[in-house]
Amino acid sequence: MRIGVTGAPGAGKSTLLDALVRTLRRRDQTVGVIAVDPSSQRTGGALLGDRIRMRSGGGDDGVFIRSMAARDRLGGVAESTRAAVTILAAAFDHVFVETVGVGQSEGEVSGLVDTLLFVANPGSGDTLQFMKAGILELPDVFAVNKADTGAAAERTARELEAGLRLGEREAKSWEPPVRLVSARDGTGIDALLETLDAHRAHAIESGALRAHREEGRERFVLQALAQRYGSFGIAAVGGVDAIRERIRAQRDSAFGAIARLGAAIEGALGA
Ligand SMILES: Nc1nc2c(ncn2[C@@H]2O[C@H](COP(=O)(O)OP(=O)(O)OP(=O)(O)O)[C@@H](O)[C@H]2O)c(=O)[nH]1
Ligand SMILES: [Mg+2]
Repeated sequence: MRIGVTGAPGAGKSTLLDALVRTLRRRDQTVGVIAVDPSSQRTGGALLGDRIRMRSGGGDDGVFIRSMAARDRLGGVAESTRAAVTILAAAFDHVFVETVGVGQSEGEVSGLVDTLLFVANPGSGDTLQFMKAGILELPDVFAVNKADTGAAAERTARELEAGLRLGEREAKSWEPPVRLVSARDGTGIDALLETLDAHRAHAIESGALRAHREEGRERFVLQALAQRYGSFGIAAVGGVDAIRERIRAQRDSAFGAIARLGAAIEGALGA
């Protein structure tokens, strides 16, 4: 499964990933991790990799971890990130993408993954702030980390639950659960993995996964084409709606569709 892990800097995303990876490795499942634009060198993908390598005693072929800068993006997760996710998904049982997000990058990573997990920092804000930041809209699962801090984590979980009830999320059959975890102590990790599994099962059964992947593919192809050829290039083959039609017309990969439609645009431009 492909899981995006987002949340404010310092919420404990890397520590939580470390705990998730170790639990999955104990179950003999393989894991790939991509950390997009780690907000700090200290806690970035490199260190996460070191931590896991240290614990697993070196060469564990069942884990692959890579940090990636997404600075070349233009309104979307870098193509290299999508390529990495695609490749890792073919090779590993689970792929995680860690990205800092408090309302913006969620949208970008959401199109790349099947399940979006938001890691909340206890005391990081009241319901109103969560709602203002727009973070309640996209995630499928919420984990309030640092449950070892006690009351603060419990309060944050209650606020999130209240906010989710109030929020005007698109009517969906899946209601995002809020789980308390301590990445540091390893509590709640099994339950969180079960919840992630449950979301995926629900998404497959309801058809939401298929629709979500298709939307992610279309958005990605459109962004890549706009980045390469500009609005002039898009207009040359009939505009956005016409391109969307042509993306849907074939079931090729996102990269295949970019090549196919890029050639069409170049043809239309007489390049
Ligand atoms: N008490 C407590 N501290 C935690 C827990 N998880 C993480 N931390 C601490 O929180 C700090 C940030 O953890 P990271 O895992 O680096 O957070 P991050 O979200 O990956 O941060 P960035 O990648 O910089 O955005 C570190 O000092 C961790 O030790 C937890 O469950 N309990
Ligand atoms: Mg991190």
